[in-house]
Amino acid sequence: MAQLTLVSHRLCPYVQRAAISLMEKGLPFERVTIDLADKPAWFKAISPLGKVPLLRVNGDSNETVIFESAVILEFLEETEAGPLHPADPLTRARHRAWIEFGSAILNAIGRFYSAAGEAAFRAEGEALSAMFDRIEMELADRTGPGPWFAGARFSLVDAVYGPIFRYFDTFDRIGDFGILDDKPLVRAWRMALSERRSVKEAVDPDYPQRLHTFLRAKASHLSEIIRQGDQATLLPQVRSA
Ligand SMILES: N[C@@H](CCC(=O)N[C@@H](CS)C(=O)NCC(=O)O)C(=O)O
Repeated sequence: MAQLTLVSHRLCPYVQRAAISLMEKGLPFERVTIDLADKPAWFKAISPLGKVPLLRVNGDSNETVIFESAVILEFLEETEAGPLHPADPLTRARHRAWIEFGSAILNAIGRFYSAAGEAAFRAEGEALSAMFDRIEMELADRTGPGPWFAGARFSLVDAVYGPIFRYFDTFDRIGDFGILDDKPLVRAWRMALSERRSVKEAVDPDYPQRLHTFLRAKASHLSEIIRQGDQATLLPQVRSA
């Protein structure tokens, strides 16, 4: 059996989807975490796009490196037991499309937390909210109650959206941005994903603190809100000191 190594970064949602798939399939794998701000030479040598995740697949005599998370997911589907894609080709195509939509949401989340100025921040929040409206419609079309994207079976779409919803746990601690408001099916899906073992274990326990620190360090409207919030909680302590 090939040895699998997932080259990772602690905050990367694309790494998390690969880790979730590996865990759902019960596959042993090693995780090697790198600092994207200081990429090691060995990583640059094997990562054509300079991005994580990479899956290093060690056979008996050779190693193959797979890059791009969607390709890693498909490779694991083709080579390992415990399918997370549906068997029907049309349904599978639909799942792949919603995985692509998940990547578009990740880009929108990046624009949201990087937006400079209140107007841009609000616009990005509204754009994100509209994307989740589309998902709410899709979940409403589901036959059966859930809790997963496709109903009773956990699928790769779930593996992709678990890391997406995790951002909102941190956003919710910073402020009420209303992005997921009035979307009861999205809310229930988010809750179910947050309790799934593979989703929880795809990150280290200190992930929320790391994400908070990352967001705070950006020169963005959100980082301003974080800093103001920190001031507000610090002030009473300063006063009582
Ligand atoms: N399309 C890629 C996206 C992966 C990606 O954007 N990874 C980010 C971290 S989350 C990265 O490695 N960025 C390179 C950098 O920050 O230099 C995939 O699905 O694997």
